[in-house]
Amino acid sequence: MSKNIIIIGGDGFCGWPLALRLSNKNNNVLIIDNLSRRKIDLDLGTSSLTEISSIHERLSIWKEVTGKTIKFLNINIATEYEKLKNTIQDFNTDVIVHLAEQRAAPYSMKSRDTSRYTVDNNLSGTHNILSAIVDVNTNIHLVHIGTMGVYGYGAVKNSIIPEGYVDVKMDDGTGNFKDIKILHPFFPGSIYHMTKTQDALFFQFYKKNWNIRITDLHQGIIWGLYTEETKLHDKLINRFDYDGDYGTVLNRFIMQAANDIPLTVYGTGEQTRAFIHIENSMDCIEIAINNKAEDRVEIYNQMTETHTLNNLVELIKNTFDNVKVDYLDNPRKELKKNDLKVKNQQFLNLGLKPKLLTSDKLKEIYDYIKKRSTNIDISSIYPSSKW
Ligand code: USQ
Repeated sequence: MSKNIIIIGGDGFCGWPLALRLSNKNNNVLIIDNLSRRKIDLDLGTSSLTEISSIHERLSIWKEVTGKTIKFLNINIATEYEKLKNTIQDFNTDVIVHLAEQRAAPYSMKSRDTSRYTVDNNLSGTHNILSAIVDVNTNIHLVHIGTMGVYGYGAVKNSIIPEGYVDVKMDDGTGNFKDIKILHPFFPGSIYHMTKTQDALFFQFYKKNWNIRITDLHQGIIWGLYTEETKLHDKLINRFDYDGDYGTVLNRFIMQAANDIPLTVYGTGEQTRAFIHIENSMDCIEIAINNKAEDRVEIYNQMTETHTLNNLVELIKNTFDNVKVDYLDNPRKELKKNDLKVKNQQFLNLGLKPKLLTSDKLKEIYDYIKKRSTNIDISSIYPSSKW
C-alpha cells in the first residue's frame, strides 16, 4: 500500500537512493534536507568523486525518467521547528525516515566547532522530530538510522552482539536476582557515535511516555554507491565520498586501488567491522517501513557480514593487479584488534537477501568509479582528523 513518507536527509548518500527506491515503489515521497552535506564539502574543500547534480536537477530528471514526483523542502530540522511540524502535518505523514544527522566520526572529532555542531545538529534534530510527532500524530512511524558503533565493536570477547537489547539479572535488594531486558551498554568511539547513543535514550522515553512507534536501525559500514534506481540516468548518480573525513573504509580502498594510490590502512588492520551493501541498506529500510514497530522501540542490526580491514586488503589484492598498501599510524583512538560477531536474524527472517562482498562486485564498483572519477584531490585522501 502506498504511504506518505518524509525522508529527512534525502539529499545525502543513503537518503537519495532511498527517495528513489520508495518513489519507484509508488509511495508519495517528500524530501526534507538543508543541504548541509554539500556545504560541509565547500567548507572542507572536498567533493564527491562522482559529479552530483543539484537537488532540483536530480528531481526533475527523476520526473522525466519515471513520470514520478518527489517533493523537496529546504528545512533545518534542528532550528526550524514550526516549519518541520507544519510540514509533517500538511503532508498527512505515515512514516518519517530520519537520516539527517552529521554522520562522519572523523568530522565530529576534527575541532571543538565540529564536535559542537555534531551534537547540536544531531540531538536537536532528533528531538525536534519526536516533539513534532507528539504535536501532530503519535501514530506516525519513525525509522531512524543508527549505527553499529554504539555497541563498541565487541565489548565482551566471543560474545555475539544482540539486536539492541540484552538480558541481565539485577539484585532486587534482597540478594535475589531478577531477569530484566535493557539496552545493550553503549561504548561510543567518537562524538558522532555518542550522539547516536543519546538518540537511543530519547527513543526509549518517547516510546514510554507517548507510545511513539520507533524503529532504530543499527547500520554497519556501507559499501558501493549505485542502486537500480540511481543507474537509470547519469544525473541521478549518488555521491561517493573518498576524503579522510567522510570516505568510509571499503569505498576508499576501492577508489585507491582504481587510481594507483596505496590503500590507507590505519594501525595494524586487525580492526573488525560490520558491512552492508548500499542496495541491501535500501532493502532493510524498506522492510522496516513495512513492519511498523508496535510494543517497544524495535532495534535491528543492519549489516550482512563482518571483516577485518586486512581481509578487505587481501580481497582487493586478489582482485586487482599491483595494489600497494600503506600502513599508517592510526589517527583514531580505537582497539588495535577486535573480534566482532553480530546477530542480524530479524532482517533475514523478514526476507533480506544478503549481497555479500565478492571480487565480482568489487570489480563492478571499480569499473563504475574509474569511468566517473573527476578531479581527484590526492591531498584530501590522508586523514586530517586525529584523536
Ligand atoms: N579506516 C582505515 N583506513 C581508512 C579509513 C578507515 O583503516 O582509510 C579504519 C578506521 O580506523 C576504522 C574502520 O576503518 O577502524 C572504519 O572506519 P570508517 O571511516 O569506514 O567508518 P566509521 O568511522 O566507523 O563510520 C562509518 C560511517 C558512520 C557509520 C559507521 C558504521 O561514517 O556513519 O555509523 O561507519 S560502524 O563503523 O559500524 O559504526
